[in-house]
Amino acid sequence: MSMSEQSPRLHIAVMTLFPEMFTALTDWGVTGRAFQMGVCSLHLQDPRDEATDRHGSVDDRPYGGGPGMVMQAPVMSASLSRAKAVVGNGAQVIALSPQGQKLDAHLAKQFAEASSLILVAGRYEGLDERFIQREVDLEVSIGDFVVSGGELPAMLLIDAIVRWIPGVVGHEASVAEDSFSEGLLDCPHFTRPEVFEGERVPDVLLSGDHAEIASWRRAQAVRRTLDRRPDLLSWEGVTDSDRQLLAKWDL
Ligand code: 58G
Repeated sequence: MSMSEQSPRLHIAVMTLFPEMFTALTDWGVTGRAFQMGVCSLHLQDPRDEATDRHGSVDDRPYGGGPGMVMQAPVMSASLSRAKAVVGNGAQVIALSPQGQKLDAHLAKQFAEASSLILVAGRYEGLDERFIQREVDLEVSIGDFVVSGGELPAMLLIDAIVRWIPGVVGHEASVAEDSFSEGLLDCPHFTRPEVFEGERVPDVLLSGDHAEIASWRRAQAVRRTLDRRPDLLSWEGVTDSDRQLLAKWDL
C-alpha cells in the first residue's frame, strides 16, 4: 500500500476551544505530510460543543476567589468521552500544563509508540482539579513558563511525537541522530556556498572521508554539549573514546 492509503499508525485527539489553530500542524511541512499521508490522524474536539447552558460556557469563577476562570469538570468530562469514542477508550489522556512532567525526546518517543492519544489543551487559569485527578493520565509541560493556552504546547508535543514515526521524516537517521536522541546537542551544519563572507566550510566535511566526518561530528557534538548544556553531560560522563575524539580534533 502506498503511504497515502495506510491506516493511521497513531490517532491523536485534541480537546481545544480553538481547533482552527491546528492548521499550523496539518497544513505545513513534515507534520502536514504525516497527516495528509494518513500516517497519523488528528481529531479536534471542541468542549464548547458539550456546553449545556445557552451561553455555551465551559468555565466558571474559581471557588475560594482569585483572578481568572477555571474550566469546568462536567463539560470537560463530556468532551473527553466524545474524544474517546473517536480515538478509542484506551487512549492515553495527556493534559498540557506548567505543572506537568517536563517533555524531552525520550518522552516524545514513548508517546510515538502509543496507538492513540488524547491531548487536553486548557485555557484560562486551568482545569478543575477533579477532572485532572479522575481523567488525566499524565500532565506534560513543554518548559517552565506559562502561555495563554495549551494549544501551542499541544502542537509542539505533536510535532515532537510525529517525527519519531517511521516514514514521517525523510531520513530515519536524521531523527535518531538529531539533538538529544543520543543525549547530545547537534553538531554544526554547513551547506553551499563553500566560502561565506570569507568563512570556509571545515575541510574534513569536503574530504569525502565518511569515517573522519562522523568522528569530527561526534567530537563537535560532545564539545558543544559540555560547553552549552553541562546539565546534559559532565566531563565525568564523557566516555574514553569521546575524550580521544576531542583530543584528536583539538576540541
Ligand atoms: C493546569 C494549569 C491545566 C502548558 C493550567 C491547564 C499550558 C504552559 C504550558 C492549564 C500552558 C507548558 C492554562 C493555560 C494551560 C492551562 C495553559 N502554559 N509549560 N497554559 O507546557
